[in-house]
Amino acid sequence: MMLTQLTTRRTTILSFLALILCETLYGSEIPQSRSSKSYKSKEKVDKKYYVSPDKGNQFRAYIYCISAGLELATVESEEETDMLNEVLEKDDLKEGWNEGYWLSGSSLADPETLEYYWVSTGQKVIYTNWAKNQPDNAGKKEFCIGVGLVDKKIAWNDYDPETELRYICQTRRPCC
Ligand SMILES: [Ca+2]
Repeated sequence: MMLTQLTTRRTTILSFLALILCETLYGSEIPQSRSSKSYKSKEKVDKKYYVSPDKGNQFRAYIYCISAGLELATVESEEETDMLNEVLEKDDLKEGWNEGYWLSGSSLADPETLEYYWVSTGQKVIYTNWAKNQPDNAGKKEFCIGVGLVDKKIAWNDYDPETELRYICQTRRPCC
């Protein structure tokens, strides 16, 4: 219970910091972009995905993307899953949850119901791409969405937000 309260408080503080950083750092270059990959959809999806060169927990992932003028990624359709798959294939994606990547999905706003939201956009998670038997909230501490390779297909897993993963950033939506 204490851990949940602490994590929720950390999320709130991070959101506040993110808001400040957004305004301060918008438009800056992605750090260490030499190692990043991007892909732009040819048709429906008007966004680019970028892969981080480093690993970190989900809080670190938010800060990394925001400091680059981006936001932690959302995946809201089959088309976006296909787009992300192409990006990750170029990034030498490997099998196994430890080789996964952070997205911005989280149920920490209401951990009792495990209702997921895309924290980067505030939108409820409607489209899903969970792997078989996921989300399982293993250890009752897995509240956040990451993506990895399972049986040669990318799919989602719920992770402990403290897990060290690489992360996917995306271009920000136009403001206002
Ligand atoms: Ca899980």
